Amino acid sequence: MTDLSHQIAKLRQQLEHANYQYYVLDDPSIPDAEYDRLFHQLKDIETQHPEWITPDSPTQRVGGAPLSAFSQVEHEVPMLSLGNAFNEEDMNDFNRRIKDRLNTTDTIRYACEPKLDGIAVSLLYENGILVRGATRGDGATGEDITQNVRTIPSIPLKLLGDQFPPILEVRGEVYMPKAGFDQLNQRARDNGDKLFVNPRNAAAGSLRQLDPKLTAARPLEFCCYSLGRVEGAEMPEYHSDILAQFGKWGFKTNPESKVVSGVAGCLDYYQALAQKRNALNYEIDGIVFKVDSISLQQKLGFVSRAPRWAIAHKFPAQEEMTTLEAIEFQVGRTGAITPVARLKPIFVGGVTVSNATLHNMDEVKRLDARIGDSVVIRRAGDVIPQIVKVVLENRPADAQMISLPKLCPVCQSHVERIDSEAVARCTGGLVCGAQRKEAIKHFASRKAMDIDGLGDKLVEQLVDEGHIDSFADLYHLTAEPVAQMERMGEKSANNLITAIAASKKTTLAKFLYALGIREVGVATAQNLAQHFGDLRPLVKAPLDALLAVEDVGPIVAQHVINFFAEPHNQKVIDELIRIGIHWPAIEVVAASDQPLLGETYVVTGTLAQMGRDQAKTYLQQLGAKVSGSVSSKTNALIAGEKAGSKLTKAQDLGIQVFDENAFLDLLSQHGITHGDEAE
Ligand code: 9MJ
Repeated sequence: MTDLSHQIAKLRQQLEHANYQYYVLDDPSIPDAEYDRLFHQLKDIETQHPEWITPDSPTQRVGGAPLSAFSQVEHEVPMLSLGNAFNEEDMNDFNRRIKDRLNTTDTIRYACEPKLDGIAVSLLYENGILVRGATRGDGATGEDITQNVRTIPSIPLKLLGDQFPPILEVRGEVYMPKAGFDQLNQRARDNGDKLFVNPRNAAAGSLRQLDPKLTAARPLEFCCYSLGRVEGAEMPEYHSDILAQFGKWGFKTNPESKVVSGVAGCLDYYQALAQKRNALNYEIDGIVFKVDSISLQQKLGFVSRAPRWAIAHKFPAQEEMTTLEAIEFQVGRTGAITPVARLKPIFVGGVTVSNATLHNMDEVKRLDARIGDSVVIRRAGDVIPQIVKVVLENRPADAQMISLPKLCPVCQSHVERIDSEAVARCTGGLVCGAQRKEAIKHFASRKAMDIDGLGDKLVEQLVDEGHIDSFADLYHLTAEPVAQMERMGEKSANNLITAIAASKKTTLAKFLYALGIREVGVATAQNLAQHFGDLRPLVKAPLDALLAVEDVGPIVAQHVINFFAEPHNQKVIDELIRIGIHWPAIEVVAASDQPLLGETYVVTGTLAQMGRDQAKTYLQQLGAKVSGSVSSKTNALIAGEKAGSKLTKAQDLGIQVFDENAFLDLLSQHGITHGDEAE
């Protein structure tokens, strides 16, 4: 061997070994980066010396030129299909037929294998090198998919070891693991492409690509389960030993496979795997039981195209067809409106299903679902049942289009759907029964109305026990009924009522934030308050006025407009103001009067005389931008007590630092005296 051929052989051996460890044994031996490095080293040599390229080189997996059509392949040994058993009785019949035919009372040894739900494939090896891959087709003739099977990393291009028959045909299933399928469909959903109905369809579609580069991009695996043609060597007497031999040659075999004794052993195995089914990372649709002895298999032979010595005991189907009888729109805790399909009840995936989620209106459109349609329902594992397909051929003439309701089915507020968002929402956040608890929790929270002692649990309790239904109800609460509640007492009830009353004095920014307008967080609420100065001009603000506010874009602006346009919301606000919620007026400062315009400030540590939010409001009033982190763009840092890393960083960067007194001086220089607010 020359140095170069030696180097090539070594690289190929290292890469195939790493591949085998990763894809067949699920036990990676080297980091991905090292694999890539070795791969590129080999690729470089092969580019310079194309005469050295062989079909079993790991570089030849990536996919060559597209085909114009698949050619046909004759299977010398027919590829069989399997008869089905659906219950214990069918299994007992199967076992009895075998014993009768063999004229024996001996207990039969069965090899048990999970039945992978993919595509049956034949792989032909000549002198240990993969020379052909073919689909099953009708069992006698299939399609030549050699280019595509080469791209599947768990298929050896070259057998391991040197003790293999000169001609060996290995059969098994190409399948797509659940995680790969979910990722593929998520990507398709993100791109607005058509989704695959299930992993089996995805595997079939991926193998049927004329361009092997497309197959290479799909997460396919291969697991072997039977022997086809073999010439020039003796194979073991038991099917289970043949599978073990396949493992030694570098194939993936199913680790769940097991040999059992008699039909009782088969039924136990079936139960055990049924329990494990959801936890497997690939889909199975049943169990295959095979007589383990090859000589007994030969005695038993075939009927039509199915062997008498094997059977598929099926699990309950995960897909069924039923009728879409109606669509209801459910309102979630955050106002998201989800279409839910009401179905003619159907037994699927082991349970009776009468509802399926449709996610959002884009999904309804993508499926082109109409009321009255026949639909395919899939319930895989514990996942919520889904409509995966509409059977268009069955569409009745009076099938009804589905449209998003204009009004919320719970509170009759308007439904909004912003162009760029898939989800439609109820705009009646303050009044909608479906959103009430979340809305009140948010209203009471620290950065909103800051009602001390009114946490999430207590809000739930107050709503559940009928004490409050709205924000305004909070201000009508009295201590006596609250004191009677579980985990409350007179003192805590009194404290709560006092805290609620104290919250009436607030700031416009906090009040705006408390209203829970979509996409209006603390910073946006502050910008809005600062820009408009009071609620009235904000409520009436047209789109262009909102777009002039710092950091407000078209989506936020539209949410603000929709919120204030909803009469229910307006009523709630009016009531809160009547109850006495108030805030100090903010002087709207013209841009020319904003001395800190264009500067960026950061506030850190504890200020003795005001909260950090108040400090931020003052800075914004003066035109400064307030950022959360110190960088070279920061103009100054306001540092209270216990300032930590931000202070160190500012000092390192040589940024000006104001302590609280210096900050108060800065404010007064610009005409702001803290503590001077109108009550
Ligand atoms: C699957 N699909 O997992 C067979 N199969 O054997 C297993 N299919 C089979 N065996 C003979 N594990 C014909 C089909």
